[in-house]
Amino acid sequence: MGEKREVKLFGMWASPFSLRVEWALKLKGIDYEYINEKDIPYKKSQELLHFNPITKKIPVLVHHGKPLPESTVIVEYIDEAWPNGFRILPLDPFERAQARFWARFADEKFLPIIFNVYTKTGEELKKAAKELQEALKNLEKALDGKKFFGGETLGYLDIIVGWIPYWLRVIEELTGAIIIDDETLPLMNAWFDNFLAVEIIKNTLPPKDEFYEFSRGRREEFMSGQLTLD
Ligand SMILES: N[C@@H](CCC(=O)N[C@@H](CS)C(=O)NCC(=O)O)C(=O)O
Repeated sequence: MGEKREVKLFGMWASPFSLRVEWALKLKGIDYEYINEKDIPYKKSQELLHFNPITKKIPVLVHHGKPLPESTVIVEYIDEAWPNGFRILPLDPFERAQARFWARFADEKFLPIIFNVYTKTGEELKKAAKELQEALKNLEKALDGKKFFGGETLGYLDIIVGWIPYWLRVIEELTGAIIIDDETLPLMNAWFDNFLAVEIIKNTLPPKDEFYEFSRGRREEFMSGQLTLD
């Protein structure tokens, strides 16, 4: 679309939030410049602080010099600012509202529970794993027999919860907890596979070994209290 430099994304290679924005841009076919804030939260560029003085977090999308933070807001903006081609949100107002409901439910519910599974051990880990399975069973209802949450192709909710398959499988490896299998969550397990097989998704995910090592290191930092979730 020849808009390079008109669109900049401040992200971080291992951040699920910045991946949401990358997926949305790629699905729309929008060229963008990517600035990898790789040392976040320890170090942030002056440019990031200039563009996002409010939350000081990535991702930040800068379109024609105008900055926008917050991944869900950015994904919706991308869909509205580039209305042609791939549609992210459904056209039908009720379906749009439903997709937004599930996205909000997922952000409020999954982030804290998955963080618990990631950082707890023993009984606390078992409890968090059970709680996560229950929450995923609820989310399965939004699949409702479809290949993707969006239907035959990816949609808004797929983009918002799309970090879960890759992250959760690494977390299962790190902690030894088994959350997802065909017996307990068959539809969700099938969606994990379907989602991870989409070319644009697969090609944007962080390299496995590097990501595993990064997640292992961050887990130790969280467990020792060196890093906290705010
Ligand atoms: N709700 C935000 C969350 C963004 C977020 O937590 N970003 C993290 C990286 S994954 C960050 O920039 N942390 C820096 C900090 O907390 O100072 C979104 O969806 O964009």
